[in-house]
Amino acid sequence: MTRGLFYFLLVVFPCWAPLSARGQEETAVPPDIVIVLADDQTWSDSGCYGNKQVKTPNIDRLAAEGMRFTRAFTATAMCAPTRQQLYTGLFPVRNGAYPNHSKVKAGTRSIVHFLRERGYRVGLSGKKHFGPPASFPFEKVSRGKMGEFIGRKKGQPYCLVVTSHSPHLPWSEGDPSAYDPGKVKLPARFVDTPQTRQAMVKYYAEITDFDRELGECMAAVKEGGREENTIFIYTSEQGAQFPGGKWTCYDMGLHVALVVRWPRKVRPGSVADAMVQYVDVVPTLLAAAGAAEVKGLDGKSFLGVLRGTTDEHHDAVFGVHTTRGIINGSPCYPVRSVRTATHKYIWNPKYTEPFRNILIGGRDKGGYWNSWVELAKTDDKARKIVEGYQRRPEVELYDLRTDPFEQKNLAGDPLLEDLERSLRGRLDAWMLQQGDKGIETELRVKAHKSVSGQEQKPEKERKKKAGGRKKASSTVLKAS
Ligand SMILES: [Ca+2]
Repeated sequence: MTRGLFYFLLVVFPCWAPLSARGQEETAVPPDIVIVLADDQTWSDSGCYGNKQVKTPNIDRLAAEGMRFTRAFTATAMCAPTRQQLYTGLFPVRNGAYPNHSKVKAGTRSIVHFLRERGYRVGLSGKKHFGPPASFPFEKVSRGKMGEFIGRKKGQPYCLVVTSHSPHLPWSEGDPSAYDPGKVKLPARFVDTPQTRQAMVKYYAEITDFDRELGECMAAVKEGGREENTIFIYTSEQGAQFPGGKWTCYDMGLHVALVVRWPRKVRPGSVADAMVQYVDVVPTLLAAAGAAEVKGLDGKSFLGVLRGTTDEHHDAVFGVHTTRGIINGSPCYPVRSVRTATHKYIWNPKYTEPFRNILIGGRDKGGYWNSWVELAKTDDKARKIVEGYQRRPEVELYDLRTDPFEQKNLAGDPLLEDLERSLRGRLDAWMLQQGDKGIETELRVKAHKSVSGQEQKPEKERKKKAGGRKKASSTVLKAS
């Protein structure tokens, strides 16, 4: 090697440590891990993900210091099943927690067990929404004690999961006056009414308040003095409670924001287009911690993507939605999906029935749905959106390159016959591997609901946020 080339490599690749042959980190000191989870934040609603209206300086700063994933997904767009797949590395039907307010099968192990075996202390601060407790034995960390948890016992690595209640409904935190309802740009799936615009500014205010919480977590890690050896993750959870978001398999529900900062290991300001899923997070963190691979998980480590050794991961990701058991839900309305980098295939086996949820039937806490229904009586575009949410065809096929909001159904197009058949085959194979029997699985939700409901009872009080204020509005019920 010439001296010039040597110095070139030293400057361009100053600190990229190699991966071992097993894809694990060769690190003497395992990294600390912090995961900050929003609650019902649509993936694209932050500055670094392209929404230039909502103010998210801390999410944007984290993205500038880490890697931003453009194709990360949850397999289900509901709180409890999303969190339980994230913590177990198993998809919802296979781990048992596929309905909302559900529990995993007895004996299921989670990130808490896996990292403890590696010597970590593992804590959670905020919303739980999992069960039974034996599967998720996190140390409970109050917001005021985050600094103590982070700084405790030098020499022992830690993993801290910080789960916010924002921007989940009710949208009561933050400052809506920071946003002008007349100027907000609405997504294509939305009906433009004054009530929708009011809802959007309240939702944006909660996102900005979540961003404040994230900033406080970043500051706590910095103060702990080990930021340089900390994997810091922000992720959005599933989409917001707008039609076509939460409770669906559309991208507005399943697509998630995912940003990973890891000084000296992950290139600052990098963007990854590799398709990853929440079930991949546990295997990735275990590999980063130098732990042995856990056999039988559904997820697969994307450590190579983080380290810049590959820009590919999955060629397809999957979705499952269970309507039975959600508040005001249809008795049976399963939805399944498979998505590639370019197309989405959705199967609605109970398409003959209408879809129903909390919005439809008078419990619209966002305060806008009724305005959509009213306008739909006279406005054709509004009517199509309102009807399309409740009545769907058996098969939906979308070209996401030209139709990111999944509005033009291409199912049955003779030119796409091979693609449609191939995606259906992928979905069938996934369901078989999961033990997922579609309608039959949907009808069995009762056996998977939380035993007492205690683990997942909707929080009766908004917890005091990290170092933040407690407002009069904070004593409210946040339904899940
Ligand atoms: Ca949620």
